[in-house]
Amino acid sequence: MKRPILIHPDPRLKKRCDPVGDVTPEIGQLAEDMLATMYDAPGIGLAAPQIGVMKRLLVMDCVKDPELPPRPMVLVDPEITWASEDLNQYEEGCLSIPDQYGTVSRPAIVRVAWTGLDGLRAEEEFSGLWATCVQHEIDHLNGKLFIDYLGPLKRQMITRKMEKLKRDLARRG
Ligand code: K1U
Ligand code: ZN
Repeated sequence: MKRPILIHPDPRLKKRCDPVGDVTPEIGQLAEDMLATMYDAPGIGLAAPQIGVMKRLLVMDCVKDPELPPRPMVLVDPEITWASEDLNQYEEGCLSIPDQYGTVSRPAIVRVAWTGLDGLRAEEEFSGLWATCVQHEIDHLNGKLFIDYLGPLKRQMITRKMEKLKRDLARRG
């Protein structure tokens, strides 16, 4: 089932999320809903707080080439265990900040440990768009948005646009 995505500014997008702990069937259903929501948007990632669920859970699939098979990933309680000194710049977007973009510098390669839907702990190294995306999503779990990396003027301009968008959407019903 597709879920509505929260739009910035929203206090839930600024809060640190709680650990999931045990992977229950409800967490499996939540992950399925998040993947459906992400693919429909469309997006390459989604974190639970973006649908108002304050738990440390994210989904992503950075396979953009339609010729290649999809690779949906579900990461429960993810942790960055190592980050490269080398940085990579990417013009990021966010499903909670529609149609706004900004260049963010992040470690080019990260190792991430997480719990899978099978309840087992896993660890993998991510690079390229996968590394950018997993860091963007883990930031969501810590109440941080990509606009927090931008200068105050650009951040304020984007926030004002989003406030107007939310007013317009509320008026249209
Ligand atoms: O967390 C989110 O808001 C999802 C976001 C993830 C992300 C994008 C860019 C850099 C880092 C993280 C998105 O998916 S925005 C949409 C997007 O990037 C996209 C949409 C369709 C095709 C390809 C990309
Ligand atoms: Zn985002």
